[in-house]
Amino acid sequence: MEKTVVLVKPDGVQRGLIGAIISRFEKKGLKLCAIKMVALDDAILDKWYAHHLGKPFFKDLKNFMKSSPVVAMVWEGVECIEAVRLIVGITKSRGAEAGTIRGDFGMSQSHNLIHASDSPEAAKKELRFLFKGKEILDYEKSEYLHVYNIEELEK
Ligand code: FUP
Repeated sequence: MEKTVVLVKPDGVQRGLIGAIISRFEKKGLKLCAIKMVALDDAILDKWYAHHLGKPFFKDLKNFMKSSPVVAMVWEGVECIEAVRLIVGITKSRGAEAGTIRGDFGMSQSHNLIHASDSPEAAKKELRFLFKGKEILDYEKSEYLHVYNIEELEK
């Protein structure tokens, strides 16, 4: 099974959408392996958004991400990096497909409610940035027996 890192961004926290966002992933059949509230700082944001360093929106992006705590989570499932990105929707919320989190709840390109790892490499990196090994909990999810078929369960 694959793991991915999700953040409910400051706008999601401020707008009271933490529960609604978590609910989407729970209903999808994904397993929550870690969750905590964190205040991101420059040190972590410089690493997190290293691929955007020097872009015109970089400073505003960092200020936004520091404007209140975020909810950081690790979700698990078969090919869940892609599955979660499909639920999140495209970056510019007002153009995001209805049914996605950004499509249903947002209008902005920058205040777009949620972050989700976009590749296995990013997921590993982001997991290391925010979580200690013992914070990622390993447990049986009985629901998996109904969510997946036998072959999928072995992935
Ligand atoms: P996404 O993968 O959809 O979260 O988006 P990116 O990794 O490309 O960008 C990270 C964040 O930078 C976005 F969520 C919002 C912000 N951003 C802007 O504010 N303006 C842009 O033109 C592009 C990204």
